Amino acid sequence: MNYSKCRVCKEPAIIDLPRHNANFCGEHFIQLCRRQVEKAIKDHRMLDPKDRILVAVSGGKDSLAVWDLLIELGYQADGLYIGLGIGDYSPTSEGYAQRFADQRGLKLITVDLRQDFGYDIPTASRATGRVPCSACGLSKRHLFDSVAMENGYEVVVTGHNLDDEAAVLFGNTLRWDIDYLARQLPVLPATPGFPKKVKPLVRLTERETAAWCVVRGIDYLLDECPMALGNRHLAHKNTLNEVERQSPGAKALFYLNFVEKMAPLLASHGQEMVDGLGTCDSCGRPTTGTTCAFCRVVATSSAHEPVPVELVLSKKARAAYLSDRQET
Ligand code: Q46
Ligand code: ZN
Ligand code: ZN
Repeated sequence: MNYSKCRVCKEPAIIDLPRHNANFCGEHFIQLCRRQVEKAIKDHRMLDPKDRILVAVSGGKDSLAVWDLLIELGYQADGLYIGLGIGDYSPTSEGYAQRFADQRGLKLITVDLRQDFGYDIPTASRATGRVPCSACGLSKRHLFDSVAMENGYEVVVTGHNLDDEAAVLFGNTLRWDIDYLARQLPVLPATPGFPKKVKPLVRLTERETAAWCVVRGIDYLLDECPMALGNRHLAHKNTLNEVERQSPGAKALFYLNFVEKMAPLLASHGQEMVDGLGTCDSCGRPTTGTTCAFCRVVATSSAHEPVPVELVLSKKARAAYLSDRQET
């Protein structure tokens, strides 16, 4: 692929970036990504060089790119992989995460929902009546927090990119969901019992993190989680991609201006939400009730017979999942 010349060195470009109105060679594209991540870290005071950082790693492009970037920038960052028990997607994704860590001599902590807690996401979805992504999000959030706190990590890093954040913002705005809007920030400060949470890739698009991995020779899992197909998040991403195609840069303005101009107005609202927490009688983590939502999911799901992933996919997602498996 030749996108004419790099804006910086005039050598052949490997990528065109309409929102920057420019093309870049591999070397200068890498420099641009590094600068964008450094800017996000600095502007939002995300990380300190002394921090012990835990990166939530899924084996996909974003989490491996953010881990790679942080190591390259000189931070101390270990990985956390959570085995969700989603058909063959989970063991495959774990393989990518483990190989990335092994090849670079990095530490990867692994938690497996089935082995460690007696359930998996398809079973939790069926047993609790939650949609799979809700059972999954709740489990992951609890484990990111608890593993970080138990192992002395000050910060949890996730690989959410600009497309992810803009799509979530779009969904929250369509509903004017103030509780979620108030918490949709690139940094959530540490509070009693919770680590700081940061998203250093908020200035990079999905296409840019994929290109980072290609240029850096990072082998990542291309497949999306089978549960993602047909969900609202993906639909919002497609809508915003269409807006971006018509007006390059619109996605970044939508999200980054929200963070700069709107989020400060909602700050006090976010604070109200973390006040008044008690302690879970089962795991000891902070909760608003007597038993936290995670422990309730564990109790209900671990008592349920295992449910195969096909049974909890939407009709469309199941057809795609089964046809993928027939082809391979
Ligand atoms: S992993 Fe989990 Fe995602 Fe799969 S079940 Fe949904 S939330 S789509 S990031
Ligand atoms: Zn160049
Ligand atoms: Zn609990």
